Amino acid sequence: MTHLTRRRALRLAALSTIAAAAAACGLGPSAAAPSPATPQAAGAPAPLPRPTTTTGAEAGAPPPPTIKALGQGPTVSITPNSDFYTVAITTRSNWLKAETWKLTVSGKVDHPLSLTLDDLKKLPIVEQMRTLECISNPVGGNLISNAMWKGVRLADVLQQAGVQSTAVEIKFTSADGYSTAIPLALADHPDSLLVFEMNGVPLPDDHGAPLRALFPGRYGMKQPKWIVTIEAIAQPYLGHWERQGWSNDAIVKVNSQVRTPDDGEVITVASYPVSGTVFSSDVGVARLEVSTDGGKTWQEAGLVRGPTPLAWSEWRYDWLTPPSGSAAVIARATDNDGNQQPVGTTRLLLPDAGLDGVWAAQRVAVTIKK
Ligand SMILES: Nc1nc2c(c(=O)[nH]1)N[C@H]1C(S)=C(S)[C@@H](COP(=O)(O)O)O[C@H]1N2
Ligand SMILES: [Mo]
Repeated sequence: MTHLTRRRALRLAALSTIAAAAAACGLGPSAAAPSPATPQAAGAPAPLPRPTTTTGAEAGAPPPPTIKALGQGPTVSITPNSDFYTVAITTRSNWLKAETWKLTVSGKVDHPLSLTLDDLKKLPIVEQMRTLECISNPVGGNLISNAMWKGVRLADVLQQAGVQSTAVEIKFTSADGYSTAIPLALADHPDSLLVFEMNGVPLPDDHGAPLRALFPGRYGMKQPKWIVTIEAIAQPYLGHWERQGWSNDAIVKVNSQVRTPDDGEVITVASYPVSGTVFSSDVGVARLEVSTDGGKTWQEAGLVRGPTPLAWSEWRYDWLTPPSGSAAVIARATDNDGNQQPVGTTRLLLPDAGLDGVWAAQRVAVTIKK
């Protein structure tokens, strides 16, 4: 019997998200760009390497130390730029040139600005690890990646421009016609960045070169790439996806991914490391629990936390002596506000097609053969 490979399953899941989103937007399923995840993103590879599955603990032995108990050292994984998921409303090839590009800062400001990349780099430089996730990422999907970013604070740029008291939002316009806007308070947040480097190299073309924004706690649709204009505006503005019904807050819902085991995997080892990633808004992740009996009982997984809640954490639970037969493995995350991923009964990686992010625990089916 064959079963889908993980990558193929994820691709199918991403494509079905697009179809569902098209329906939600009142567009036909063949519409070109109905969802914040376009088909070009759907084949992105899962970023995390699989851990070894040959631990072989004795039956009845005390649980091995969780990752959390190993002490200092372990850090969360960074997605290489070549594996980082990509989502865009158009297929671009006329990339911006950093040498001739200029950033316009205008609208309700005392001093309109036209800044080169070198001008921006004279401001205090900030380097942060940040996870990006698409609001259309399906349950267990791979439209989520993690990188180190370097840039400057948006607040420092806005201070140079002198935002007037009549401004309520900051609007971003991009070279591909994309736009979005955020409240003034978020623009002033010290974690709201304009970045020009990703994992130690100049921002790659497909990730927004020469300048993109990163805002804390929001899905990818609020992280504009290829920015050309930043405008202080006196009326609220709905951007490209927002005006089609997608969330205007786009705050990340606590979500987790099972990386091991694969759906349909046959387990033959005596101790199996169930593992994955977990991410939330800036409130942070409180805990990740694993059920290996379809949701009847739950055990807390060990966490390797990112440096801040703005980066994902990795989790692991060592499943000792799995009983022979079939089993359902479920991962369920809870954030520090008490929000918890609901546990459903459906198995696969299907989205729940919300316009404000998916909201369900991932369940994978496995067979244990001794
Ligand atoms: N200019 C522009 N910015 C954009 C988009 C876009 O289509 N155009 N897509 C947004 C969406 S929906 C997501 S999920 C992220 C993806 O960023 P990435 O391609 O670097 O992963 O970019 C966001 N910023
Ligand atoms: Mo997205």
